[in-house]
Amino acid sequence: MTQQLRRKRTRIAATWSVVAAGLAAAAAMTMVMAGTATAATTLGASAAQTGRFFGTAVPANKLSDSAYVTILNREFNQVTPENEMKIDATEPNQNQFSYGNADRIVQHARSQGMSVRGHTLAWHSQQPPWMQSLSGTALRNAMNNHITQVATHFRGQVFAWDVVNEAFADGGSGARRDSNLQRTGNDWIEVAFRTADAADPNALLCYNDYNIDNWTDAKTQAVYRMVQDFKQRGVPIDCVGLQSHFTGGSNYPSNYRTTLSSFAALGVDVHITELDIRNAPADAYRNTVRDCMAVARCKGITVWGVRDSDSWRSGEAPLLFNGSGQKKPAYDAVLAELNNGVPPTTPPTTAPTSRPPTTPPTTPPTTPPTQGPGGCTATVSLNSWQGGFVATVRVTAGSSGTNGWSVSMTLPSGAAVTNAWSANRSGNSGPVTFTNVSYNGRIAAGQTTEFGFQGTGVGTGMTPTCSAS
Ligand code: 9MR
Repeated sequence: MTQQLRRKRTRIAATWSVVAAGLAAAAAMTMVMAGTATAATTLGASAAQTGRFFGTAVPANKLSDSAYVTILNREFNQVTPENEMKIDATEPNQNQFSYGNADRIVQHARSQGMSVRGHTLAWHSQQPPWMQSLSGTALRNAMNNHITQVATHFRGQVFAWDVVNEAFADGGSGARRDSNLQRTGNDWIEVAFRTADAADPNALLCYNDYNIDNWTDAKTQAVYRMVQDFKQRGVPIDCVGLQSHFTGGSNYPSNYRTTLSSFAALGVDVHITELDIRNAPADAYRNTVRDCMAVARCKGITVWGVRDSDSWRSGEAPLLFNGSGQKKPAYDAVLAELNNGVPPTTPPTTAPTSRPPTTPPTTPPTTPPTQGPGGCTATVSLNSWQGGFVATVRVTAGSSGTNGWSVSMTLPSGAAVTNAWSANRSGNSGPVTFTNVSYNGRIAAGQTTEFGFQGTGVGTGMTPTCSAS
């Protein structure tokens, strides 16, 4: 596929998601004024203000539960069928397709202006018995036929597909997971993406996995390298889904934002696709949402169920609503954080192409700060791996705030910058200078903003200096 067509895909999908979000927001009629900022009172309407989606997994049988549907329609602007688009559901017998329950969910979503994520086309799990018993060329052909049929059926109704789900092994190996699909040949993942691309050129095509949240985990690094390789070789991939099940002993990692921004820096969108957190601590939910809001290409969040009683791990009470449908403290934290990402003026009518990874001040300044003696300071933190690194630079305004800033540092010998985000850059090795972009030059006194860059080689030992204007 040509670059031009790929850009078209991204535009169409983004437009649909914003239109859908806008419809849901309008339907919810929940806009209220809070101070100088416009704050929305539902998750979907709030996320829509920055062009994002906020969704949930939906099982078809809950659509007849009126208490459930009331919350679903009020709060969410995106849905993911929890099981109904999986291989066992859509192709129970080879070449006999069954779409009843999936279609019901899609119809409901569309009637409410919600966008739909397709989950999932190729997976080692939830295969029907006939597929489990296949191998080699027969399985490869069956996989391609399945992808072609299902993606064609839902063409135009699904804004993103989890094309391949959970293809990497847990633990420290960084290897592919063994499965019948993997044994058809290591190229099965890229073949799946190319097949999906041919069937639905306008859907965003995602790789989706769990335990790829902690940036230093071998599994995260392995998926990162695969996506990097796909982008370099032109395999049609548009997005990475981080399931982010912080349940069953897996916790929110403090370097989550680095993971999101590192994937995004490869030129893919990032979606948080199956979020749930054991016991739903408000802090962990807040941090997760804040990290997404700080990364321009983190386009939305899906929680894996509405009420605790709807969860696949109901015993951990990991969701935003309790079994009676009441909002939990985590809900309030999420909503506040989604609203924090909204500029203090009229919400944008079109999605911003990027937004600053700042921690917004609780009371936004009404007049721009002026230059004073306060200056600014910068610190750099590194996440390194064999042969490369991502540097996150935090700029802190001094006592007078900034109208603009410039951060300079010298890269160690052999290191080079490959790309940067949320800053303009001059130079790529030796001395390099980063200056603010339009949206993050003004920092109130004592507040911070962050930008980042990726490099090859070893990045340790950089000392940034900051000057303010
Ligand atoms: O929530 C889903 C549950 O109802 C199913 O029984 C289970 C079967 O595999 O799948 C659950 O959803 C999974 C998702 O499809 C992929 N990531 C992990 C999810 C939780 O297990």
